[in-house]
This record gives sequence, C-alpha cells and structure tokens, in this order.
Amino acid sequence: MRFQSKMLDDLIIEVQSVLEDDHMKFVLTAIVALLVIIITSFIVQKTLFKNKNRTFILTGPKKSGKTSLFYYLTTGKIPELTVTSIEPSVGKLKLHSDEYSEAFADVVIRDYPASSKLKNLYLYPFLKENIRGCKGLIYVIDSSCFDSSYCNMVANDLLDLLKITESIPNGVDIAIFCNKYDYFTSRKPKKIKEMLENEITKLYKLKLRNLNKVSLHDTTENAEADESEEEDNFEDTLNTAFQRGEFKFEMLEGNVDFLEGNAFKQKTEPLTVWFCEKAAN
Ligand SMILES: Nc1nc2c(ncn2[C@@H]2O[C@H](COP(=O)(O)OP(=O)(O)OP(=O)(O)O)[C@@H](O)[C@H]2O)c(=O)[nH]1
Ligand SMILES: [Mg+2]
Repeated sequence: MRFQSKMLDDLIIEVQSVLEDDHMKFVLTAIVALLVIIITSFIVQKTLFKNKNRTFILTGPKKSGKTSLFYYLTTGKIPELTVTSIEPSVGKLKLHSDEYSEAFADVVIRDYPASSKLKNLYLYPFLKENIRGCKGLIYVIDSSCFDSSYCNMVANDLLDLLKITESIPNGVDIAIFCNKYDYFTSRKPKKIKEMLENEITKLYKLKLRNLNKVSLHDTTENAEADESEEEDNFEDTLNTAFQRGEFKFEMLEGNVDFLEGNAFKQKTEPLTVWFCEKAAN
C-alpha cells in the first residue's frame, strides 16, 4: 500500500514537471510570436507610411514667393513676413475645400532654398534619391522681373532640374508658377514659355558646341572620353525635347504647365486645379 502511494506521488511529480516544462515552452512561444507580430506590423506600417506620401517639390529663383506659396498651401494663410530660406520646409498640403481634404491627405510639399550651394546640399540629393516618389514639381518664378538675364538664369536652372526629372520613364510633371501677376510689369505665362524655349535652345546649342570644341582640342584620351560621355548623357536625357534643334516643353516626357498666380493675394486657383489633376493620377 505504502509502495503504491510512493509510486503515485512520483507519477504526480513527473506529470507536474512535464506540465511545467510545456507551460514554459508555451509561454516562450507566445512571447516570441508576440514579438514577431509587433516587429512585422512596425515594419509594414513604416513601409506603407513611406510609400503612402506623395511628394511635391517647391523650387525656383530667390525671392520669387516660394515660402509665401508654401505657407498658403500648407496652412491656408500667408506669412506676415518671410526671411530668406536656408533649409527645406516640409508640410502637408491643405486645400480649403472639404471635397479635396481627403484626396490630398497624403500629399507632402517640400519648399527648398534657392541658393546654388543649398540646392546642391538639399534639393538635388533629395530629388535624385526620391525621384520616383516625386509626383510633381512647382517651379515658382517672379513674373514681374522676367527680363533676359532672369530668363537665362531660369533656363539654366530648369536644365539642371530636367536632367533629373526626365531621367525616369514619363518624367516628373512640372508647374511653372508665374507668381506676382499683381505687378503691372509682370509678363504673361505664354510669353514666359516662349522666352524660355528660345533661351534653352540657345543654351543647348552652346553646350554642344563647347563640348565639341573641348573634345577636338583635348589631347588626353581620358578627358575626351569623359566629355563625350557627358555629351551623350546630356543628349540622351533631353534629346527628344529638341525637335530639329529647337527646344519644346511639349516634347518632354513629363507635362509642363505654365500657370499664373499671386501668392500674396491668395490667388492660386490654377495650382489647385493642377493638384487635382495630379492627385487623380
Ligand atoms: N506683390 C507680390 N509680392 C509677393 C507675392 N508672393 C510673394 N511676395 C513677396 O515676395 C517676397 C519674397 O517672398 P518669399 O515667399 O519669401 O520668397 P522665397 O522665394 O521663399 O524667397 P527666398 O527663400 O529668399 O528664396 C516677400 O516680401 C513676399 O511678401 C505676390 O504674388 N505678389
Ligand atoms: Mg523662402
């Protein structure tokens, strides 16, 4: 009898230890499973969030009204005073009408400073790295001082940008926002477009001539190879936009629209229409 009770005790202890072991295993498995779920959902959320946002870039010459437009587009207000931007500003697009608010909830605007040094530091690296997530570029110009030297500066700037935006299939759509139309000296978008096409044609021909000259006179083989490679790259990216040597915005992969506006007086309707078109795509 005593022997039987000892055996029973032993059996109970054994069963308990097996159960405890299984219990430990179960608890450990549950913890690991929970951790896996948390980490996976964190990664999925991060990826979805990253892919969800559509980015629009705001750039252009100094003092053209980029930051005023940025504030208006992201807060619905115009800043009382602006200072020269020295770093990018990022904000979510906020259009007043409720019917748009949902459609644009994921649209992010990035306002970039205009100096060449700061563009090299912030704008170009960001564009090159995120070109596929960039849904559009708004290039703000001051239409009230659009003379030949301003036109030359804008043409050079646009060529630098187009080399990046045209490097992907279908390119990136661009809105040239001709700001400050409230000044009586301001030029109409149609005239600005025509002047820019002529200037870019001139720059392109000059560039090709210079490259040819350099490769003819250069004695070292390496330098020749480098230059012709640069020429090829330049031609490859923008070649189709030059019909019989004449530059035409219509021939670019991305659509380029010339819009008129006055950020100061909150007259940006053409840009709202443009955003609606881009958001629908
Ligand atoms: N008359 C008029 N003035 C404007 C308009 N838009 C902006 N401004 C003024 O232009 C000046 C420059 O505006 P910003 O918004 O700071 O221009 P920005 O391009 O961001 O300037 P930077 O960051 O220095 O390159 C400010 O005094 C604005 O009030 C406009 O449509 N009409
Ligand atoms: Mg600014």
